[in-house]
Amino acid sequence: HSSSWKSYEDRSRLCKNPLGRRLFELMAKKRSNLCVSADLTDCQSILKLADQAGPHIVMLKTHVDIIDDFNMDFARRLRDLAQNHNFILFEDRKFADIGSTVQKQYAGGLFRLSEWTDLINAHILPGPGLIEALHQEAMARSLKDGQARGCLLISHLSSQGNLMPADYAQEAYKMAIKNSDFIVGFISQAKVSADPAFIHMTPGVKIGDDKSDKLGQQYTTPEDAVQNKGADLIIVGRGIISKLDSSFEEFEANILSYKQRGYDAYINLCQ
Ligand code: 5FU
Repeated sequence: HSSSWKSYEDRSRLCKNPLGRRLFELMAKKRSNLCVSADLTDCQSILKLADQAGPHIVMLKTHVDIIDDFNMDFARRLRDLAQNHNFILFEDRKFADIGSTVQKQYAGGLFRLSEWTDLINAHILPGPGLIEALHQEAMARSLKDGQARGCLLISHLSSQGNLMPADYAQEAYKMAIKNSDFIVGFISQAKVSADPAFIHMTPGVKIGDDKSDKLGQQYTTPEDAVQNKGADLIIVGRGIISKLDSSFEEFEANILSYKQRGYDAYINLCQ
């Protein structure tokens, strides 16, 4: 299989949408396929994490609805950090309603996600109207600020006993090719497609002995995610944020080991 694995640089040229291209370029340039999941509940901690992790990551993932003191000034400061350190902002919103509703959820409310995030994700269960609705809002915003926006489709979940049907991934791929100017790839636990233009991003990654948490999360190593689960990029939450209150050196050594092990696993496949 190894000769068919393309470098991130080569894959950036095959992308049909500008955000996918930018992401693959970033991965090649920063020699990183690491996304940190900023699952913290106050703005200050997330900004600290973004600043400390910034040099080592290509993406920072948020769940804005768990933040106690969210405000648009925080969003602006996070955007500034994303620009300074050159990483992508991904809100793990998992849209899952009719088109008309998700369009309002993306654009408005307290969070105004379309204004300041680069990347969002969606379930495919509601059908193509949801993708069309999100795409319209993303295009309207991009016309205003010139920034590329994209969306990932959820093809698998990492949680134990989840009810995602086995053929779901194939359906996600069909929707992705029909919308390849907006859909960047998948949140997955297995390769959805061999098409190198789409990225596979995999959560449930942790170094150490924990194979699960107490609420159904299932963990694997960076190497297993990349070599056996088709990950092009690994998403790490507690494995990294648990060190935010440790010394800078300890935080740094830990995040570097995720960065190195994830990236090396991919590079080894390309050789
Ligand atoms: F789509 C998914 C999934 O299948 N599993 C996940 O764990 C998303 N996630 C998210 O990744 C989850 O909501 C957390 O934000 C993050 C994993 O965090 P952890 O601390 O590394 O378990």
